[in-house]
Amino acid sequence: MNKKRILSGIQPTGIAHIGNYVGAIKNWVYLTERYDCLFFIADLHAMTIEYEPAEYLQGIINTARTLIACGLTPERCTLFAQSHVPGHTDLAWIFNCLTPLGDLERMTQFKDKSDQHRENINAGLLTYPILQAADILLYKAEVVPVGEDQVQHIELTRRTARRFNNRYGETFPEPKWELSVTPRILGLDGQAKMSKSLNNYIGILDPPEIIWEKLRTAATDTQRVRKKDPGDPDLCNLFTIHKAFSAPDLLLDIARQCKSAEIGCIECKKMLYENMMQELAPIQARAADLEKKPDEVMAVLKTGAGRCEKIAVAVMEEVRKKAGLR
Ligand code: AQP
Repeated sequence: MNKKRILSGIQPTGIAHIGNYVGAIKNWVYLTERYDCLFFIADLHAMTIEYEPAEYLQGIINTARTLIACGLTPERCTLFAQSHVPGHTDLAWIFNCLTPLGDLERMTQFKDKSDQHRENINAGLLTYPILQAADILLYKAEVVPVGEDQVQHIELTRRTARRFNNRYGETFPEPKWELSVTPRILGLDGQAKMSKSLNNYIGILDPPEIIWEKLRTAATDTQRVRKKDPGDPDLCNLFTIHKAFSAPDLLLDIARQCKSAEIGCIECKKMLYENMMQELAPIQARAADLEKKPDEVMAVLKTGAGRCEKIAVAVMEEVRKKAGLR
């Protein structure tokens, strides 16, 4: 039986962080066992914010080696760069012509990013979710594993599939989003989403001493004022991160001890640090090894794009025929 196809992506802006890892990447690795998995580096999406062209390719390679080191190896999935498959932008144009402007203006990410980048509110920032719909539907992916911040965009993708099908005939499935167990990680300030551009993150490849320093000073349950005050793990961003790295019985213990003030935040953070490093240390070692082999990393992306191109060409042929272009 053919496996269902899933697709998801990550932007090559900076080094991927713990929010990306527990909100998306870790789940992607797990899903490779059940699905035909396509994962891509969203190098076209990331052009919507200011970037340095001379460093961009290195950022793409760094993101790819991080994903491979996390377990997204070519044996398990197809990894590629968005700009290597021209079908993404071809299909995006057709979807542009089907999407009401009001739908795009309502997107939370557009509003947030327009606030963050007031000096560069370009059209790509607005049409970003259309390109995302094209990324997904170009491969007729049925499931899209993402963090909570992306659900609104996947809803737009579903509407786009419906609009295309109504206008031109049944073509695309309406993909479903799939959240990980930790779909929303806040930054170290405990306020905004953990995000590369807000610089409130722990990087997957940060050295251990930096990770500890960031954890040690990270905001916890803000209601807890002194060590002897009971905490509330349900309000604590660090407990959410614990859920991704620590075993269920330890989590139960920590929650109980936190509520009864048997342990303070620093003990909780130490346990988190140890469990986090147990998982991240082998990833960091593999990433360091791949850093010496950029050609190998590029070869993985090229092979991935080769496979995707075949799927994309067939779907675009079908789309052009249905839209009256052929
Ligand atoms: N804080 C988060 N918690 C849970 N999941 C998250 N994701 C991102 N941040 C969190 C998920 O990671 C996947 C890839 O993210 P991305 O790099 O494409 O998107 P992003 O949301 O733009 O990431 P950043 O760090 O916030 O980048 P900047 O600062 O450049 O905008 C997605 O599945 C996303 O849901």
